[in-house]
Amino acid sequence: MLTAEDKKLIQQVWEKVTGHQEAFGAEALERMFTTYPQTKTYFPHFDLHHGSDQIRGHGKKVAGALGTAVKSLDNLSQALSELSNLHAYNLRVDPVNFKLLSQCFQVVLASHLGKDYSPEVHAAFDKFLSAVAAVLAEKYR
Ligand code: HNI
Repeated sequence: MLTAEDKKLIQQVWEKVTGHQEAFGAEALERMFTTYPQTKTYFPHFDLHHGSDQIRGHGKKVAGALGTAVKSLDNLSQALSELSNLHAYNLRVDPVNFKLLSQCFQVVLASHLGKDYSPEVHAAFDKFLSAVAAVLAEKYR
C-alpha cells in the first residue's frame, strides 16, 4: 500500500525522469539483458546490440507506461489493465522477470539521480515498482 508520502516522493522523482524516458528505459533494458541474459529469450525478434533502435523504442514504451502509472497511483489496476492482459495472455512473461527489470530500473535511477535517489525515495519507488509488477501479473490465474 502506497502512503501519501510515498506517492509524493514517487511523483517528485518522476519529474526528474521526465525528458529522459527513452534513455533511462533503454538503459534499464540493456542492464537487464546483460545482467540476466535469460530475459533475452522474450525478445528474439529484437536487435539487442547496445543502443539499437528497438531497444530505444521499447525503453521509451516501458518508461511511458511507468509514467502513466505515476499519474494513476490511486487506480493502477485500471490504468495498466491493457498492459496486464498483454503480458499475461499474449507475451506470457514469467512474473519473476518483473522484479529483474524493476531492479535494473532502480540502478538507472540511482546512478543518474545520485543524492536525489535517497533511501526514502528508493523505498517509495521500490514499493511503486512492486505495485506495478503485481498489476502486470494479476491476470496470470
Ligand atoms: Ni513489457 C511490451 C511495459 C516488463 C517483455 N511492455 C511492452 C509494452 C509496454 C511494456 C508499454 C508495449 C505494449 C504495446 O506495444 O502495446 N513491460 C512493461 C512494464 C514492465 C514490463 C511497465 C515492468 C515494469 N516486459 C517486462 C518484462 C519482460 C517484458 C520483465 C520480459 C523480460 N514487454 C515484453 C515483450 C513485449 C513487451 C516481449 C513486446 C515487445 C515487442 O515490441 O514485440
